[in-house]
Amino acid sequence: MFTVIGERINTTLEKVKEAVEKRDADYITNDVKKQTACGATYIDVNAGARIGCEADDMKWLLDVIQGATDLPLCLDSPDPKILEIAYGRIDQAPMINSISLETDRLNAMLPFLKGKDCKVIALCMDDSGLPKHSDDIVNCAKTIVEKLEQIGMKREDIFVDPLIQPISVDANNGAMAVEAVKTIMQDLKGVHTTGGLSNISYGLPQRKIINRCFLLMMMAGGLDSAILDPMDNKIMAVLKTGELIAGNDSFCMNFLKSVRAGEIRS
Ligand code: THG
Repeated sequence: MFTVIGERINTTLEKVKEAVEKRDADYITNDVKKQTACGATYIDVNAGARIGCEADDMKWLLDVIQGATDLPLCLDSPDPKILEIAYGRIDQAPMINSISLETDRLNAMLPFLKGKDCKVIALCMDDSGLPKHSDDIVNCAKTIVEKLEQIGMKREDIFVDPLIQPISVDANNGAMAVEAVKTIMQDLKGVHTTGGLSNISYGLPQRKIINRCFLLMMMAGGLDSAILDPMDNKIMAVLKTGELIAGNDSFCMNFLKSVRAGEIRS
C-alpha cells in the first residue's frame, strides 16, 4: 500500500506558525482530523521555524496531535536532540525524518535508531551537499541502507528520499529523481522510496499541476510513498489512479471505492 505522509503540520506554513505561537490547539486538531479523513498514513510534524522554540513547540504539537488522531507520526527535524525528545513523547512507533550521510547527523542518528521500534527516512545526501546525478543519489542510498542494516534495521522500515530539487533550478532535476527511484527500487529490493513532492515546483506558477504530474512519473519509477498535502483531493485522485494503472489495485477495488465515495471524478 502507498504510504501518504501528510505534510501540513509544518511551522514554515504561516497559519501553522501562528497557531503554534498562540497555542491554538483547535486549529491543529481540526487540520489533523482533516488530514486523517483524507487518507494520510502518517502525520508529519515539523516545528523547526521558530528559532530557539523547536523543542517546546514540538512537545506541544505532539500532545495536541495525538489527541486528534490515531495515526502514527513522522517526526521531522534535522536535529537528533529534537528527535530524541519527540520520540520520548509519543505512544506509537513513529517514522523518523530523517537520517543522512552527513557525518555529524549520521554519527548522532545511528546510535539513536539502534534497537528502536520505528521507520526511518534516509535522505540521499552527504557532506558534499546536494546530489547532482542520479548515480550520486543511488550510491548514497546504498551506503545509508547498508549502515542501517548493520544496526539491525529492516529494509521494509527504510524510506529512501532521493532529495527532490526544483525543476526551475535545473531542467534535469525531475528526470534525475525518477531515474534514482527506479534504480533504488531495483537494486535495493524491499526498501521504500518517498520524498517531498512539492520541492519540484518551487519557484514556478501553477505548482499543483506540476506536483501531480511529477507524482505520477515517480510512481511509474516505483515510488511507494510521498510527503504531500492529503487535503489536495486532486493529487489524491492522481495517486489512487496511479496505483490502479501501476497494477497495485487488485480487481480495481480501491479505485471503485473512491469513485463511489465521490473522491475521484473525471
Ligand atoms: N523530504 C523530507 N522531509 C521534508 C521534505 C522533503 N520535510 C519538509 C518538506 N520537505 C515537506 N513538507 C512540506 C510542507 C508544506 C509545504 C511543502 C512541503 C507547503 N508548501 C507550500 C506550497 O508548496 O505551495 C508553500 C509554502 C507556504 O505556503 O509557505 O505547503 O523533501 N524527508
